[in-house]
Amino acid sequence: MLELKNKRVLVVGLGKSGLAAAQFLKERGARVTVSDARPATLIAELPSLLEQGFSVEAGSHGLLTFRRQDLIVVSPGVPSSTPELVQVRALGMRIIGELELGAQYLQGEIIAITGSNGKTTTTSLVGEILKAAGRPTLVGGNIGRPVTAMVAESVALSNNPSGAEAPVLSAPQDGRAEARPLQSGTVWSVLEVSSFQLETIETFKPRIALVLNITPDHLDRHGSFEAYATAKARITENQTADDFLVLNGENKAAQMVAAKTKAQIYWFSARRPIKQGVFVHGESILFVAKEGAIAEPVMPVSEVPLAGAHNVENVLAAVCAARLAGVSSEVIRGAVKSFKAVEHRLEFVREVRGVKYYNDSKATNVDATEKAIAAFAGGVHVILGGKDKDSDYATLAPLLRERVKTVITIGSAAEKIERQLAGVVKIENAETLQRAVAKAEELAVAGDTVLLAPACASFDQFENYEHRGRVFKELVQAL
Ligand code: UMA
Repeated sequence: MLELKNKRVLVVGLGKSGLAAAQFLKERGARVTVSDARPATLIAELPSLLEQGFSVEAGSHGLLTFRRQDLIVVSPGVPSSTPELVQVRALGMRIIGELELGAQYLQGEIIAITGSNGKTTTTSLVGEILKAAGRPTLVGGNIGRPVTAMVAESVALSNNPSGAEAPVLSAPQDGRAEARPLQSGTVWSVLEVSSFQLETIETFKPRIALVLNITPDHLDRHGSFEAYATAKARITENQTADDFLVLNGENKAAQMVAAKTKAQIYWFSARRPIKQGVFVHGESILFVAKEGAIAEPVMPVSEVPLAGAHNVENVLAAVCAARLAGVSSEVIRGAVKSFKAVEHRLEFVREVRGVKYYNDSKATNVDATEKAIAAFAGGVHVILGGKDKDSDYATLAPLLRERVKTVITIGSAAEKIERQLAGVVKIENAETLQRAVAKAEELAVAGDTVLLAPACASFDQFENYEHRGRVFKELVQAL
């Protein structure tokens, strides 16, 4: 664990992660400076930060500020190529991410989940299964709760595993007022982790790591697919033979991760039998605990309550993690059956005059959009666009021809999308989401589907993908 008392620590970036890390460091006696490239006037928390005694640098990052520190903690959204970071790294200064900082203090065991797509659904599902099994469980990371903000609760839970006083867990699903009784035992932190976060780990060591899939995303930040995949593979870098690595048997890049690990590998596949791991056979999901062992039935595939083949894969991965954490198949089956789609992930919004509207604002890359479209048999009007991430939209062409009636573009990527998909399907440039929804309503006929699955980041027109999804839902509700 890092010694923080009286250390000079700089926190770079003042979003959710930076604000949580700054508080965390201060509580442990560090002398904290925070630096954010945004102008001071745009940082709402500024007065409160100054009042609490933080030194604040706003508007740009200053090399001198960076050089004066004992430790630098970066937010996930701050690229490691930031010039000030490059310079102090060359001087041998220690730079870690918020994930690394928080994880050093988490109690109990970590289940870490990465992948280009499906992270949030799988993370939520694993969390729900562990809670259903009565395990003291925390869910966080890239899903929206910084790891440093989880530490206090993880300590409280581990000091009081009976849960009597602990500020915990899932609300009872049947509407009863009292908390679900907890078994004593290990605290489990289920963490969604991104390539951005993994880029700045040192000792991060999950007991169970999951790589759901690696397909092109964030190429603008990582520079190449290889660099992106290498960052993701770091999830297993500190694992040992006592740990578990769960990998997608149908994803090429996952094989590269297998070659790098010391952990015990478990595969999952919806297409073929697996020697050790989870797979679909006929109508059943089966788990093989050890190569050579008899496959045990977990649940019928028909009970998976989420749309899309990709969600079956997410369930297989979650089942594997939960079995490795010692949860019985019976409990897993119950928790999966009652799981609800996470907001903004192929979320059904409403049917208007026979047209179904789906919000998949979380489809922020081409692969996710492909999976979203593939969940429907045809008659789709898909809204694409936003902030481009050096993506190749042409790969969507075969699926668009097969299932999509209209592509409606929005945002700054619209022109590139139109260029790459010219002649493939009808394309309408709506510029804004508001006009896109109006256009979709005008074009769609009963039986069609209108799908927001933009294949792009949201930051050109929205605060984040959640904001984009909420605006979409409001527009659809207003139709
Ligand atoms: N900033 C700088 N200098 C820079 C870049 C950014 O000062 O060079 C500042 C910005 O002005 C802003 C702050 O950094 O004030 C934003 O920091 P951030 O981008 O790290 O955002 P957070 O609010 O801390 O959110 C981060 C994750 N964001 C990113 O990875 C971009 C959130 O994931 C995560 O939920 C949160 O930490 C808690 O862990 C979001 C995301 O889009 C959902 N993730 C990507 C994805 O899922 O594809 C990886």
